[in-house]
Amino acid sequence: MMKEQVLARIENRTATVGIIGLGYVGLPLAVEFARAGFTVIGFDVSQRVCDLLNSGASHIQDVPAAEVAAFVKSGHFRATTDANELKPADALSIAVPTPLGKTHDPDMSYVQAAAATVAHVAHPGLLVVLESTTYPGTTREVVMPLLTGAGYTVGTDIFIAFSPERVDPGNPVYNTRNTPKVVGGITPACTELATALYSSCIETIVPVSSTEVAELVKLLENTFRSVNIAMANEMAIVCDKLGVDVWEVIDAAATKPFGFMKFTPGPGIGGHCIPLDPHYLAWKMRTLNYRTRFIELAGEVNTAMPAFVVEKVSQALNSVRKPLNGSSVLILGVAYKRDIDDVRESPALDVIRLLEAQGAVVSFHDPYVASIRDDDGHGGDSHEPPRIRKSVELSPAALESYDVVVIVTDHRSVDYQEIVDHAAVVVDTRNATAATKKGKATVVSLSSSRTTSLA
Ligand code: SAJ
Repeated sequence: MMKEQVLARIENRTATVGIIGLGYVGLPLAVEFARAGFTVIGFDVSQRVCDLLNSGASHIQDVPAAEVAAFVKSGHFRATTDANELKPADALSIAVPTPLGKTHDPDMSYVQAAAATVAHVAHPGLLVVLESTTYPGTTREVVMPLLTGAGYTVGTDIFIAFSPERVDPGNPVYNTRNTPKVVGGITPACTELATALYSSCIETIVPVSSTEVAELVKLLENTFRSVNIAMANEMAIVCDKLGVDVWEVIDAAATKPFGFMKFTPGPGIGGHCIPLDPHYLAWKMRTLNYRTRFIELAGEVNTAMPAFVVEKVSQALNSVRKPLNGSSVLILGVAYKRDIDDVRESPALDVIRLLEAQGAVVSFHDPYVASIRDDDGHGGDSHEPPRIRKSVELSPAALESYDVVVIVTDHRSVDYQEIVDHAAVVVDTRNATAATKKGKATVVSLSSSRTTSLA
């Protein structure tokens, strides 16, 4: 009976939807539910974020301020730091961070706090959906006990599901609405209600049989990427030892119309997904005395790439009789991937640290990143105030003043012809100079010990 009532309120849009966590996952979701006609209450612990949203502005690149303003004005959306305002919600989606500690142990404190908030505002008929990427079993072991402990029966008067977030910030094609959404409930009734809720604003829903299946889907997706990127990185090392251009090998392999998917090597992997997500699964399996060797090996290969890049820089300087120690190095691109401004877990930060540890004098230029702090992306543990570095201007004179330029992130907006025309030595970890004509620079690729000294 309770299920039917909730279903009806979802169908006729009289349901109130709460979103806990208004970041790059929660805010787009809140806007989609508001667009579907629901009254949406967004909860965040940041008063600054709530004030900003209620003023009709947006702190998330993919959510236009005009959309936030329209839904605030129409009364379909409001943000609050007061959890009590979530009490009228018929459905609550949790989209809070699940960071990893330094030893790759999941930090569940945000999920636990959110689940406690849900328990505080729970009422018969409430639907709760966890979206935060986490280890399999979290929904059942962390969220469910807090609610059933309060006397609710899952599938009868409380409904719980997991639905992985697939938000790719800055993706011009895929957004919250048109990316298929996997949904798995503790019981079939939970899956049914969560499917009805998300069907109101997302084009394709993929119901699965349990929360564990849904939790594992996300981890498989991102472990798949980490392992395949590591394979591409190992191929770069293989090609380097054989004096072969790895990019040529991969481009030719990618002509296979079936049974192959192109991944490219690079200076390592960054971002808040790929370097972290697979370790949730590795951690869970360690508690079951099983070593997920692909995850751990991929992690080792990927995290060794910054040191490999530094070795290539040292070789490149050596080829022009310069020691790394004391040489001036320009890092070109510090964001974790091209055409974005996010430096979280960026391998560029590791490359800079490793170069400076060998005495190099390092500057950076990134058209999307104005400055970086030494503890950026890693939550530095130094007790020194973190050093702030600003992006330097690019000019022919500036390029000529460095002993080596290292292309770490291949932003499309950079003129690589200018780089090879004016730099003395270039280490290209992304094949960004592939389309350039011969210039002054000695260009060293990530993967061939041959340097193309260009006449
Ligand atoms: N990278 C490589 N070689 C590759 C692909 C990526 O070195 O062939 C590096 C990137 O430079 C970056 C890191 O790996 O440093 C991660 O790159 P990514 O393309 O996986 O981008 P992310 O971290 O933004 O991943 C997100 C994920 N989205 C979600 O988790 C919802 C991922 O599942 C998406 O597949 C990815 O975006 C995407 O395709 O854009």
